[in-house]
Amino acid sequence: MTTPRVAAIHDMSGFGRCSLTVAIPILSAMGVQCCPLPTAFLSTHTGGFEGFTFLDMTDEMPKVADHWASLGLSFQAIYSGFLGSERQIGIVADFIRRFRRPDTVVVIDPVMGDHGRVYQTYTPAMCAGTARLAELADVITPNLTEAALLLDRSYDALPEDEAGLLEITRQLSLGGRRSVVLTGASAAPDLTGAACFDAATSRAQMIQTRRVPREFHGTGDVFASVLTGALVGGAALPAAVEQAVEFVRLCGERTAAQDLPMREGVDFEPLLGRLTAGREVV
Ligand code: PXL
Repeated sequence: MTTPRVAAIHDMSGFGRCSLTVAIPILSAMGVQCCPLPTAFLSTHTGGFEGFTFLDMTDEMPKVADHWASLGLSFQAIYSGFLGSERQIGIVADFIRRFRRPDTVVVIDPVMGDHGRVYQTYTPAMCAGTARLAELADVITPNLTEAALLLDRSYDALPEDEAGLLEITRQLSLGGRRSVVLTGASAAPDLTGAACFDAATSRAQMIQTRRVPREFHGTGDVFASVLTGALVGGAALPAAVEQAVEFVRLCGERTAAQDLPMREGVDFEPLLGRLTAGREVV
């Protein structure tokens, strides 16, 4: 079997475990070739650090796409996340139109904010553009903050009960055309995980695990990376969500036990073997 290939369109933040520093190792551990198309290079992510550097890669991105097209590359998944400029929205949309094949799964993490707040570098125009870009997705993975922005609703007024969370996934599905995985959705105080709508079956369901009672940075990226790896490996959406939910819980438990600072992300590296288990080839 040939190794599946994913184009990963995210920033590279040198410190803080998010985006490409999470996506590359996770996809590799899952037996997927990850081809990074960096949107920006930062010294750290923007959540909890001051004075970070930010090198915008917008001008480089179309050149990378042209070169990849000249090589005839194709991808089993196109997976995008944190973008570095408003112009990148059109560039990523063009990339998707150009490289999408009938068997390509397009996973768009509409990264814009968390805990009810928009990230420092995301302008209102970028948020509006992210919503337009996400219309091209087969699967979106918003957290509750991003779901509120996509639906143009107040974060504080979002429902917290199971029926309400499942209804949000339906509202975000564009009439059932795209799958929605709402992260950080909790059906009970001691549980957390995702609410998901599967466009293949039109079924909405909660997928839950034990809550680790702490907040972590970068778990959305860990989650969406495992989900993407599982989907290109052929898993149905609910099974892929379950794998992502369980892996994030393991990461959270390890990180909480060490009491690491939130801004350093989750201590996922020692757990990568869990993603590889059962996939070893000789
Ligand atoms: O985890 C999302 C993310 C990705 N990339 C950068 C970020 C954030 C969230 O703060 O700052 C640079």
